[in-house]
Amino acid sequence: MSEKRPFAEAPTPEEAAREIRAMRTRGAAKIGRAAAAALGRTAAEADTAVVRSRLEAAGRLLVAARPTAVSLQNGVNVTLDGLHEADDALGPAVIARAMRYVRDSEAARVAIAARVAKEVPKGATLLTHCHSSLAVACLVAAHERHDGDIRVFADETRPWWQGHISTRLLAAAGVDVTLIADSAAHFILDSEGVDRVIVGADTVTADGALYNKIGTRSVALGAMSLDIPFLCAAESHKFSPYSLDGVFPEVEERDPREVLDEPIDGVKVRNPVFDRTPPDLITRYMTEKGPLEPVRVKAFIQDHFGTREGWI
Ligand code: RI2
Repeated sequence: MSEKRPFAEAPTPEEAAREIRAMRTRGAAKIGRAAAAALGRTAAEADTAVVRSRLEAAGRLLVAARPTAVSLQNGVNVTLDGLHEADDALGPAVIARAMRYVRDSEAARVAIAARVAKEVPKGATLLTHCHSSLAVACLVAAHERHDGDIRVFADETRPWWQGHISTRLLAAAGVDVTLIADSAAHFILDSEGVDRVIVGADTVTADGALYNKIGTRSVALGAMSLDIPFLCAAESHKFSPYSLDGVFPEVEERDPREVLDEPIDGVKVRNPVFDRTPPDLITRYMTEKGPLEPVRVKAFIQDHFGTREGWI
């Protein structure tokens, strides 16, 4: 990013929101960074007289783009921080916070991947669900740490087939990776002696629960029934301060045609795209600040997020 013209290449908030809604920009961490960058661009381009109203409108537009991943709301709120500065100081302050948000998110990915790699034993068999850029980074780091001596099974994750993205990236990194149907997950957990499940996160709430791509809960249930540790890799931007106030994520329900493109007479279709995995099915969250048990999540959120005055 150019230091002289920060975020000059970033999409505008309108473009970023459109890309996020259409899932051309997807992955919880990425949409949070995209929101921060779009606000950085607005702050850099808007005149002092209108910068506050432009940022406020852009923040609301971005938050509404997708409902479940809290990193989007955090990307907006950490960057705007209630727009508490005076007009002439607002633009530079927002640009600085947008830069910090993006930098912190990228640094967290590297730190968490290294931590998870240390937890994975040599020769391990691992299973992942959906495409989490962070889970893939963890698996590649474990592969590198053990000179290629790990195996990965990846669920295909209908209806968007995001498991294909994970397997393509893992294969390109030289990882021994096998794609499986979602419904094969329990069979593979059992028959292949899976040592750890590693998934990403869309939102972690104060009660220690995980909101992640649909099917995560079934995998976690399977892992618990077989005594397999279930790890969730999540940077601190994935934790929901709003849940401290009793506001929990809305589970996004998308177009039924994503499940069935040609309607069948008399058949209704549902397409919820996330689910909630309760805390007792999660062994540990892996954050850039260290491992975290679900019972400690509330204190972690209280500690990590400040007063949140004026947040959307
Ligand atoms: P990273 C994705 O949601 C998946 O649910 C994935 O587990 C989660 O974001 C986290 O991904 P979607 O945007 O932030 O594909 O680790 O619906 O990349």
